[in-house]
Amino acid sequence: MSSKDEGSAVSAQNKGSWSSFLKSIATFNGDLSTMTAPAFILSTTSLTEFSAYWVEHPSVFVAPAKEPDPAKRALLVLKWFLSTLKPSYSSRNEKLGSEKKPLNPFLGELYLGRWEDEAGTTQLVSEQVSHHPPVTAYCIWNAQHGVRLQGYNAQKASFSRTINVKQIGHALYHLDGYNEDYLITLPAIHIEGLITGSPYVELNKSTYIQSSSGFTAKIEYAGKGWVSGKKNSFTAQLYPTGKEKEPLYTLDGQWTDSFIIKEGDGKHKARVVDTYDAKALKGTPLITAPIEQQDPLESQRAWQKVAAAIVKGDMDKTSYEKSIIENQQRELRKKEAAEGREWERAFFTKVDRYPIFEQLAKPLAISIDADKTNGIWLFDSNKAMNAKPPFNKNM
Ligand code: HC3
Repeated sequence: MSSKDEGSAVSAQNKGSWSSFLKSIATFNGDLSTMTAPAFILSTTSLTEFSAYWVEHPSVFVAPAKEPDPAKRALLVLKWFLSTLKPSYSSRNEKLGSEKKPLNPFLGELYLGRWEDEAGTTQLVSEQVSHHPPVTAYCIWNAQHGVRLQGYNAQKASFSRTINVKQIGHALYHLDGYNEDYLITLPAIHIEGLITGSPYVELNKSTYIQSSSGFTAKIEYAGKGWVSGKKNSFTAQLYPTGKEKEPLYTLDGQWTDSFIIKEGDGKHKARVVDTYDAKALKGTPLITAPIEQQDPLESQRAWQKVAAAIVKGDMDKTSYEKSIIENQQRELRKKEAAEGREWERAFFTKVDRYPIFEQLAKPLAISIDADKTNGIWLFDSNKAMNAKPPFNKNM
């Protein structure tokens, strides 16, 4: 692969390192954390922070809890899921001008916070539960509305024309009021814009949301050049499980822009039941503790010196500060091995079986792939209750 001058977002000074990077990714081994990117494309954000993208608007996250009709409730879960795509997969581009390489979290790294708004308090716990392979687990809950989301994910990358990333893992959305669960599968990603030096994420293939109340949502992703020709496009249908040909609702649009929800198959004069404009709603900011009050395991505190060096563009200092964290981690692992114990995860526990996953995975014919995520990870409310301050605030 070679970079073109025309339309390039890479400055003259960075051209050499960008073309070496493009050559190197053609042969990398699939573990994204081992990919060495040039300094100007390094992000100061750790992957543990990405779990916060699941909630941009707490009121959209909790909306299903107030809907008595099961089909409409499943539709609201689908609507919330679609609302998370823009923050998850395009917000960094909007903020930074391109997708950058996130910091690779260390084992036990935490990202904790809460959202406060008309939906009350919505809390976030994100923890790096495995380093080899890298796996991030999270739990997000709003006690007032009885809504909880938990899940974990790893990524497996491959190179064919561009970087393709398969997400391994899932999310489970739970509603206390109806004792209802929704299994959410995660989209496949590929990176566009590599040649021009302004990488951005595009989603491909399809994902599902399977509810315990008997509804399935199928979301199909497409980028530029497919039917609508618009980037970040999708179509989705919600149907009674097993009756794909009898959709109750059809949604289509762009996950970075707006989408429309129609009744039935959405064709002809189908009634529009709702619309969503991703650009119209202002997100509720996540509140995190000031860095000096954070625990040393919390992302922003742990990476603050690395982040400062990245911002300055000082590569030597970036490598130096990173190596301090890496060496500390190596020492910890050696000590644990010598003492015959494993690092104790603060909020999550490895389990052998996950019955609710198994039940909801059946109609989708998917399996849990525990070997690729170093186990099955569940939020452990006992650990959370007993966590030392400041971790147990408002638990
Ligand atoms: C592929 C990705 C890292 C993984 C990111 C994940 C899958 C993490 C879990 C979140 O819930 C969702 C999510 C969103 C974006 C994904 C990132 C986009 C780009 C990044 C690559 C490692 C960076 C590629 C580097 C470069 C230099 C080409 O930009």
